[in-house]
Amino acid sequence: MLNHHLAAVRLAGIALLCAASERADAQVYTNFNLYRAAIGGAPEYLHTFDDLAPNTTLTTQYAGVSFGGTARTWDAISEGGGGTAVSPRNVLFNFGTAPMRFTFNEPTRMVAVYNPSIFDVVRLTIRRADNTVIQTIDMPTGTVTFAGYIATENIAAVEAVGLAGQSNGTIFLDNLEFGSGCARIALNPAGTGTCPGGSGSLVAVVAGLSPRTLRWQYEALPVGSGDWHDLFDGPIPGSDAAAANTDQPSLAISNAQLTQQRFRLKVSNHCAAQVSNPATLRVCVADFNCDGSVDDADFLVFVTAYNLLACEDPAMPPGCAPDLNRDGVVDDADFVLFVAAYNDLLCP
Ligand SMILES: [Ca+2]
Ligand SMILES: [Ca+2]
Ligand SMILES: [Ca+2]
Repeated sequence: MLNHHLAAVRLAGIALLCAASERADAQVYTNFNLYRAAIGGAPEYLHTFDDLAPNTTLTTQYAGVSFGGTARTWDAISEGGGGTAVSPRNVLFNFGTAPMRFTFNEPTRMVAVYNPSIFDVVRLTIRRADNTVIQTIDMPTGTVTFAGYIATENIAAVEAVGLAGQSNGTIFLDNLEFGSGCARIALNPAGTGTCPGGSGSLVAVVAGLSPRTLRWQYEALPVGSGDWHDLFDGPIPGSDAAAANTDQPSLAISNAQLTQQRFRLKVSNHCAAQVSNPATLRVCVADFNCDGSVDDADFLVFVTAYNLLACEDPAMPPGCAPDLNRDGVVDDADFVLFVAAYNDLLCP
């Protein structure tokens, strides 16, 4: 009976998707990992309820959500009744058979929760601001079960109640998570270093509902100009370097030349656009052999180039890296710059 009922819910969900094929993102998930993949990473809010004393009536103790006194914390391990807490040790517990009601303070497009009860089928009702129903989801019992929902409109409230005949009324929930689904930078890229003509990558982590648009940007010189431009695969304007994966979280730069240049990632989707903090790609200009330090091995490369003098000489290393001041010849002016880098030894 239970399985039959759940199958009916799934069929209803599929019919809903077909009816609204242009907005086919709305979906119920029963697998946590698939849900997290669909929302594009971690949500803005995740509450485990483990930080308050058991039997605390909940109103507005947790960011982003109000409970209005319809739920309390419950120690599922010491006091029992909650089956297996997903995150020790408190779970949410209702009062008698009254529904829990969560209302969200900010635009919310996705919500998820676990049913840790071994007794109760829990019905979630997802509502609009005018209290009409967007979706109902029945969470089975018998083991710890998960339900996640992605909406194509704002979710104002979620109610949770034990399903008549398949629950003794009191219900438990754990790990309520929700968020706007707006595109955002979840982790800023860190700067990195390379050598003349070398490669480097800058990596950011983005979150938010698909479809998302990613675009790396480069800062026109000088560093700190604040003059940002979209970057596309191919040559980076203003240098001999090349970029790849310019619409991916991990930007790859090859044939790096400039002493330093800043890059940042822009991510956008249906409701927001955000740029990361700038990350700097530094080139250790005198590390000719790309081993991370400027030492005697690089000095030998420099001396050989100094004796050849002209960058046009076919015997010069590709890119004529020892021409540190980029004037076409390797001479005393470059030697002064090399000595300074040699004295620093370690690349910046
Ligand atoms: Ca918990
Ligand atoms: Ca070196
Ligand atoms: Ca020179």
